[in-house]
Amino acid sequence: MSDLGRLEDLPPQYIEDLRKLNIVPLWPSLRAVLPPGKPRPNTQPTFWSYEALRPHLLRAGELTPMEKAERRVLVLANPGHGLDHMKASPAIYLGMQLLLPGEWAPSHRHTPNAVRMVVEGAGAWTTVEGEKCPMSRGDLILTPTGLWHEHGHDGNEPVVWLDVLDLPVVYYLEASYAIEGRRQTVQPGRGDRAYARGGLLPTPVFARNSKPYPMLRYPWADARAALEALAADQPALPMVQLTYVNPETGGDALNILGFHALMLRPGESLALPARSPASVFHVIEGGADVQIGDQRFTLAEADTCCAPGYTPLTLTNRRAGQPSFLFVADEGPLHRKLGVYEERPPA
Ligand code: GTQ
Repeated sequence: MSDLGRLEDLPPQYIEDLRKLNIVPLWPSLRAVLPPGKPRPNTQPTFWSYEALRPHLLRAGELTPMEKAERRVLVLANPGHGLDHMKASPAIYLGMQLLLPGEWAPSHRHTPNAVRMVVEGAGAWTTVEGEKCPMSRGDLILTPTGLWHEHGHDGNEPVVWLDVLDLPVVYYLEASYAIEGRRQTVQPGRGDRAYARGGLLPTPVFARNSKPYPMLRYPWADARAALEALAADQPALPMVQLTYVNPETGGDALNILGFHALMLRPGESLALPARSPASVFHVIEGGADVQIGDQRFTLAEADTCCAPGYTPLTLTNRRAGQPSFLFVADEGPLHRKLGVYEERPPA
């Protein structure tokens, strides 16, 4: 690939004349925006230790009352994007949110989609569009675009969850905004009950749920049991992973980010192809070594890391005698919808 002319090769007056007209030459920047063979990511492999983060989150609980925070969140930011941009990857925002007993995070709705992965504590709930979703460890709760949501806590210990939002990409599109609301009235109907069994849907004539997001809570007990059953049924399966889907459409649970539950079998080491979307790994149970290109992180329970796209990954269970369970979020649905999704097999 030949070298192209640089900005310095041009007369300064010429560049200045162009800039006054809001015009710039392409060729000095061409290789930066279209790098040869593979993208040059800003996203750095980044690791966040829950043990290190937790005391700071509890301190935030002392420093900032709910009325002054609205959402009391410490953001897991990727240094490759600049910490203040609050991105784990181009499309993924990650935050650890703390709710103390008796607290309430008021109702609002916004254009970015969010999910919560409950990390610790019991007794909290999120009400989404009138459906009150109990929160326990490992549960996945959706708050899709435009739906009202608020968080409350009737228990007696701090509750922490991981927020995953597509905020960076929605913000980039200049489409991010929120609307404040009043406390919701809880309505009857629970998607986690109506859709409790895979392969069985409420019959449309009587019960067709016209909601675009019929299932808002995916209990961890169910996801874990489904992983165990899959592993037992298909011992030769190359990867024991389930995708969180919309039970009515079978498609991705949300439009932009994808969510999965992964079981690493005892002693298993899983080499994944380099895929175009960036991804995030969070340990629900057990522990895992995550190799991202030439970097390696050791994840204990509740730890989180992120990986840029186009990078081969290897996930290794740190337990020889028991499975480990990971929550995975990625930019897959976005890449597929945009037509830029790619997979490159290990070299
Ligand atoms: O709980 O609604 O981490 O609106 C960032 C923005 C959580 C929430 C975040 C939010 C929320």
